[in-house]
Amino acid sequence: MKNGEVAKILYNIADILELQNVQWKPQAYRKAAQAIESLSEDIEDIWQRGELEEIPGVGEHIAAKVEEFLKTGKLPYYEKLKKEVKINLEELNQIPSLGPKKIKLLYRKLNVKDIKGLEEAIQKHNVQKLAGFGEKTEKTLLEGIQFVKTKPQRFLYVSALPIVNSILKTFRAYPFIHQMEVAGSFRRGKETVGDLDFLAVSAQPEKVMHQFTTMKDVKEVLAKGTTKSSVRLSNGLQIDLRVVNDKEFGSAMNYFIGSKEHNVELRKLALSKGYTLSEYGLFTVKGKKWITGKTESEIYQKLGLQFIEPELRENHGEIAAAQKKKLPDLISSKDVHGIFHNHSTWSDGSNSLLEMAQKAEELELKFISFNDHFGPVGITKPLTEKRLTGYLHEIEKVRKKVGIRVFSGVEIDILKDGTLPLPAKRLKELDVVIASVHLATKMSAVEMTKRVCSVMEKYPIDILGHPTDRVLNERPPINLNLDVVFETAKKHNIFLEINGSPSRMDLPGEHVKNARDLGCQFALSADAHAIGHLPYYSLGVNMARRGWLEKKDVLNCWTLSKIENALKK
Ligand code: DGT
Ligand code: CA
Ligand code: CA
Ligand code: ZN
Repeated sequence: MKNGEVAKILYNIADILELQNVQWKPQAYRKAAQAIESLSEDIEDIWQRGELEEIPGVGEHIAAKVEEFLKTGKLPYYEKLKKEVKINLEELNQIPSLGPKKIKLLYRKLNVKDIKGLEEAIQKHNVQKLAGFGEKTEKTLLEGIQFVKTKPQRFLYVSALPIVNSILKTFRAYPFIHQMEVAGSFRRGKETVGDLDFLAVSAQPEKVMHQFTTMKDVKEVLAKGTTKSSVRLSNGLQIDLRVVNDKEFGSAMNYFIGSKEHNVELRKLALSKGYTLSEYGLFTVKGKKWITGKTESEIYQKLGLQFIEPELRENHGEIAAAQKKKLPDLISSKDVHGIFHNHSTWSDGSNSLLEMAQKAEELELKFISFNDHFGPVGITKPLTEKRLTGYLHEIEKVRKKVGIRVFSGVEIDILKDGTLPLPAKRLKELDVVIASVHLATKMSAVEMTKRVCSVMEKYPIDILGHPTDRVLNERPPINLNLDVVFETAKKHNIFLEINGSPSRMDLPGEHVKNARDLGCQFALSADAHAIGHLPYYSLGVNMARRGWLEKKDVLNCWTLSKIENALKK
């Protein structure tokens, strides 16, 4: 599964070409990278079928490069470019707030090639002398360097997903495997995973272990035993596999799905009822008699609990709720009728409004909401008051060409001073207004909370976009007093976004749970910048489930007329 690797190389090529002042090509590489990143299928399968050029944005030249990389594991063109620029882009790119333009300037003026060089330049206070940089930028960059050095390496759920699917498919097809499931944090729907954990039932464990340790992407076998092995894939992801008996499959699943905190509480409860619970089964304390262990449902039932869905197993009150039969009836992807927060070529998306709407229709959704960027966000072509008319006109035309409801709207910047760059009167002309923080993100919690809340108080907005503004493995959340933000959103009937864009995943599940406990409501979005991104809303469904949400809590699951009512300003 090389989708992530290929996309990353194409992104890096785009950055290098931009550094070299090459025109057009960077955009083309970026567009292809975006499309490949969001494929739901293994790019190697597409290549084997000879269909690389059918990926949107992948033309003959890029397809040839991708093919070369897949065939040989190398891309001389990229290596050559890297030598030409002499900059360690991959390293510098990890620093939040450092984009291609700044990297270029730092190299031209101060000969900064890597993080070490940047640190030295900052220590000599040379960076603050550059145009567009200042004392504050130096401080931010130093914090960024610190962030890169200490950040834990966790894999995005979305990059693990195709790997999980492909392993399950392959192994379930072997005649010597009776059952195969994924457990661990992945099964709990976490936004990132430390490693993957699989469980299999087989009468021939040695065969299973052989297949597992010789899978095509294995780079290193970390441990190999008769029932337990660990491997590391070439992309760095670790995978653990255990083979167990049919009789203990449920208890082993329960143990390896976790979380550890949930397990600890469940064992305490078992003890209070005269049982011991382990990965091998549920036994009586007295006499060690086997009670059950084949399925998880039987275990929960024996303990007097409702079945607890894996996403809830974080020891956030789920066991007490299950005892009282008060667990939520969690939403699932099929309950979602449409998607908010989608971009088109009117701002920084790569597909037209029509293409996006047609794709949503193809996905059997009932509505799509367009929310192109409005305001001074760091992109080349945001919507302006002047362009708004043409944009709305175009949306009107799209409405006539598709059979689904098309909501008009913007994603508008929450400015530094707690205002929006468009008056309330104009906002009222739009169906869906999403307000989000993008710029000036370094503020104290007091200032930032005031900024965000003042917009919610003063303007007719519908959704607070990616509330924490974190980017996974890249940028920490902004400082916010979330309880105050949630209370304000509730008071003004503003929906909190659950943004399913793989590296955002914002609000995360634990915050969704807190907001829900305060009585807030939510809107699922894909933050799609291309048709391939539309299915990302289902990643948001994971977070909604981790946040205990039911259909009534999520705007996307209501009927169209109820949604329209809720959006009235
Ligand atoms: P990750 O891999 O960091 O994203 O998180 P998990 O939850 O997948 O953790 P992992 O892979 O270390 O272990 C898988 C599951 O095994 C974990 O969720 C619960 C169980 N487990 C692991 N270590 C312990 C332990 O020391 N005690 C208990 N009760 N359970 C454990
Ligand atoms: Ca794990
Ligand atoms: Ca593990
Ligand atoms: Zn945004």
